[in-house]
Amino acid sequence: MNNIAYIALGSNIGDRETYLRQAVALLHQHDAVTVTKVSSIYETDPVGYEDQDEFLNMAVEIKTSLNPFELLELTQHIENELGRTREVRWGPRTADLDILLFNRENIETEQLIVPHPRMYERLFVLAPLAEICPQVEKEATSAETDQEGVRVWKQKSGVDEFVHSES
Ligand code: A4P
Ligand code: MG
Repeated sequence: MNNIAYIALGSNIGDRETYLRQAVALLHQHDAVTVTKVSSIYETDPVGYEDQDEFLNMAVEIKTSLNPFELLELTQHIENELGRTREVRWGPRTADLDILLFNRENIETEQLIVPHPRMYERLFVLAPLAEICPQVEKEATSAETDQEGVRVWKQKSGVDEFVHSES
């Protein structure tokens, strides 16, 4: 498991916390993935398409032997497992998993762009990511991001609390 990747998770439908926990557990259950760090959970005002409920957002660090495209396949599979349908771009979702960083690779294909193209302008991504990714910490605090609309909802606890929960 030589690769280190960071994934952003978001949910704004139904039992949002359970969706996040199930998504983390499903990642960890994969033989080629170990979840190594989890951030706090944040409650955040919707960005982009604003006529929808507040999100819970968090970020995780994983170690994996998957390549970036295999990881994208896995994250999309997990979104589908958790009942995601795609009606409105940027619209409501049970579980959204975006690949933020994959080692220090730059990938630009139709399917996959890494680093995630919108991450540096989004505090709902940067705030949780900065907790677990030293590389991003400075940029997050100096970025010209709107500090409003993002609040800690549940403090960071530890990976065990997530991966041992039922899924
Ligand atoms: N894709 C390209 N790069 C990536 C990547 N690094 N990670 C492609 C994941 N997917 C990537 O995504 C559309 C396509 O992006 C995929 O088919 C994949 O091949 P999607 O998940 O199907 O659609 P989406 O999530 O609606 O679009 P997108 O562009 O990912 O939306 P965003 O930018 O993630 O925005 N407000 C708050 N407060 N919190 C949120 O979590 N999320 C969004 C979604 C909007 N507003 C929000 C939040
Ligand atoms: Mg997405």
